[in-house]
Amino acid sequence: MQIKLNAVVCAAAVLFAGAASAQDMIVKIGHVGPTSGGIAHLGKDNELGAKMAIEDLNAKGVMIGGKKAKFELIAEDDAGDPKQGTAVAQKLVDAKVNGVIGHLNSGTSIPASRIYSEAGIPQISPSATNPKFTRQGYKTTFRVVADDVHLGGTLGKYAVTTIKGKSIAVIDDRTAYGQGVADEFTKAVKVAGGSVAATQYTTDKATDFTAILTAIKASKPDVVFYGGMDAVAGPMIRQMKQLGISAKFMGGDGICSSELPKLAAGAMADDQVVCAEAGGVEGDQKKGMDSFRADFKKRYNLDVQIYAPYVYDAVNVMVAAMVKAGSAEPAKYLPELAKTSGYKGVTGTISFDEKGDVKNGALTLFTYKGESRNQIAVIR
Ligand code: ABU
Repeated sequence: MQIKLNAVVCAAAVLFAGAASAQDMIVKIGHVGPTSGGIAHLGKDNELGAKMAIEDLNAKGVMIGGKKAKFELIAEDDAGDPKQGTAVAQKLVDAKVNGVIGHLNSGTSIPASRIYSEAGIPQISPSATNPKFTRQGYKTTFRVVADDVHLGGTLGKYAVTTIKGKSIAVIDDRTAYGQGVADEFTKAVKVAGGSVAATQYTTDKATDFTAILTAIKASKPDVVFYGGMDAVAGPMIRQMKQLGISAKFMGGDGICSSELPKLAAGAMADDQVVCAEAGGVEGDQKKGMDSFRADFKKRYNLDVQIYAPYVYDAVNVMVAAMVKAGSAEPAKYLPELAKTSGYKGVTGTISFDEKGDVKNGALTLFTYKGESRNQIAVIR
């Protein structure tokens, strides 16, 4: 009997230790990314960035309005699909989350932003780069990365002035991101005095590019730009090699992952690929990013793909606004979030402009040697 009683007391103590006390408050942070489908590795990378932030905040102990906050992550999968994106956005609104980090894709972040705006729930995307995302007039919409005007514009100029591309081919996957970044690339090529010799289209689910690559081959391209994600870019690079196209391969942040060499299955030549991440750090700030990457690897036994550090910062920027406001209620902390200025994160200094875009956003050009992604330059 005594043994049974002790067991009950122990179980109650464990339950009490794991639960929030009466003085604590629960803060629910929603996260959305494609954790299934072709770019699940990128969705999981983002989700782990959110998990890591929440683990660190709970370990540190954060006070909001005199109460100890216990942060809970509510992670949803939108599969990169606009319809599923709005469905899970509504699910998070119904779950009364205090804020949302996501979505990963522009094609899901843009339609979901209307749902969060109507519910008054702040949303920070760590990776959606289509300019429209923050240009809809919603007060609840923020992002911590540069946009496709900056990405496509810089890459287009680089293709003409640095790579000296004479015959440039452009392919995009017709998504909000792929089409947007390819259009900005094309505009910048023209401004820099170059021209686009061939244009082709695919989808974010395609696997066979023989027809479009054969059409492009006729223009003898020295640069092929792809607007889309790494899951399609990898096999495309492989099929370029099979068809004897040895052009430089360029793309935006969507292809600029740690996974790209594996997805290309050894078909990528050293320095063949030039891509850009929509953020970047230099000088003293590099230490913070390097230590984040090492810590991430240690905790989850995975390399950062692209945007986990940006997700980490997005969660922390949101929580910093709650602390300043003394409240996790969306209507109360939203004005503080909009005023975010000089926040020192692992991805650099974050301040929002009047649209909710990061001010003075950087981008980083990368190339690959073997399986290693090497920085070329940070550009503002
Ligand atoms: N920025 C690349 C991946 C996400 C997106 O904008 O769709």
